[in-house]
Amino acid sequence: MSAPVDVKQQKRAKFQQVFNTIRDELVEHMKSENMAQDAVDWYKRNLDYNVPGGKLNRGMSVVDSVEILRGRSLSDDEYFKAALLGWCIEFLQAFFLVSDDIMDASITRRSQPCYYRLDGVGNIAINDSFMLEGAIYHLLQKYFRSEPYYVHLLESFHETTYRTEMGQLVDLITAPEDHVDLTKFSIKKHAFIVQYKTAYYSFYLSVALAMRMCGVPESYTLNGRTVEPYKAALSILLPLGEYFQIQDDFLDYHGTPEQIGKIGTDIVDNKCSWCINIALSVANTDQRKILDECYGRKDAEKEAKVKAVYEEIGLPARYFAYEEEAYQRITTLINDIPEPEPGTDNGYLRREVFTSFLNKIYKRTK
Ligand code: GPP
Ligand code: MG
Ligand code: MG
Ligand code: MG
Repeated sequence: MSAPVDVKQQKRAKFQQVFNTIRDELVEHMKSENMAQDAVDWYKRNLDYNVPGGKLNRGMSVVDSVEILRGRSLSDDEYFKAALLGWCIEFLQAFFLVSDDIMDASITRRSQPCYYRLDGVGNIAINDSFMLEGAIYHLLQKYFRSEPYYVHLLESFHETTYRTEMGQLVDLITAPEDHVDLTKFSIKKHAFIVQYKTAYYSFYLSVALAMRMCGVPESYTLNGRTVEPYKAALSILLPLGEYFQIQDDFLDYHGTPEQIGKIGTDIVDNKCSWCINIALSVANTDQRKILDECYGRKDAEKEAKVKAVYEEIGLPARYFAYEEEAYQRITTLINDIPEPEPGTDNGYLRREVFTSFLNKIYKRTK
């Protein structure tokens, strides 16, 4: 069962508070580097506009996972460190979104104009996105340099970033602006794209960081079984991330801007989305002709015709059936992990790390 609303709000407010501390420290650091006041103000606006306004699921999951792995509430220092790692993921996400919105020519994000569309920002947003990424390594060095797991944190962020960029590359070249060829799409290609562009950074990273902080070993034996916990986490969190991105693809078509805080661009942008792949797999000849003529065109009427085909083939019902199947399949994977005794703090993986993540996204509408 999920926590009552006021408990959730308190947790969020406590987590938000850590952002204010980090933001002020980063701004002070800029001043200490002799940055001119207008540049310091610019950087502060970059941070405030792009980092804190999302759902914060990724960041807060680090704190939740550390609490679950420890099996107790955290000391102030433990909380701050876990929250700091969580905010580092939110900085990574901000770096990706600022640049993704330029690449996807998106209009709105988190119910406000995309950052690059602000007066006087434009291409400067590219450098601003790099500075959001740079802040991660500045913070890690400042707070974790003397920890034995410091190098694991660095490797986790570097590898995850690289994989996300691989996924973004395939996402972009599968969706050329000037040439629509729906035969290039497939469910297999979609699975690769979403695993790489979303699942690693949105799911695996939060749990892997929490596990490193809690000293979870590379392997251990429990109930007569050898567990390789990082591999086990990956084998659950990649399917979970795929499910999450399929939700994102479905909401891009079916959600309202008020609901999802952004205007869907996948049809117009020629994206290899879950929706078009399902449509291609069941369309009759007439429907296929409409998809070939109307998908990926910068034309609102053609976009509406694609949506009409999606309705005709019953895409929403197919999505809800997929969602149930994914939930059951992932739950089965989670239940395969050997569970340690309750109340022990032995650095072993616990099922709740994954169920709490799954329950945060199950049936989401934004
Ligand atoms: C989301 O895809 C993917 C990312 C945010 C990763 C971007 C990676 C980079 C290396 C920049 P999306 O375009 O479907 O997201 P949204 O629908 O939120 O724009
Ligand atoms: Mg994109
Ligand atoms: Mg995008
Ligand atoms: Mg999307």
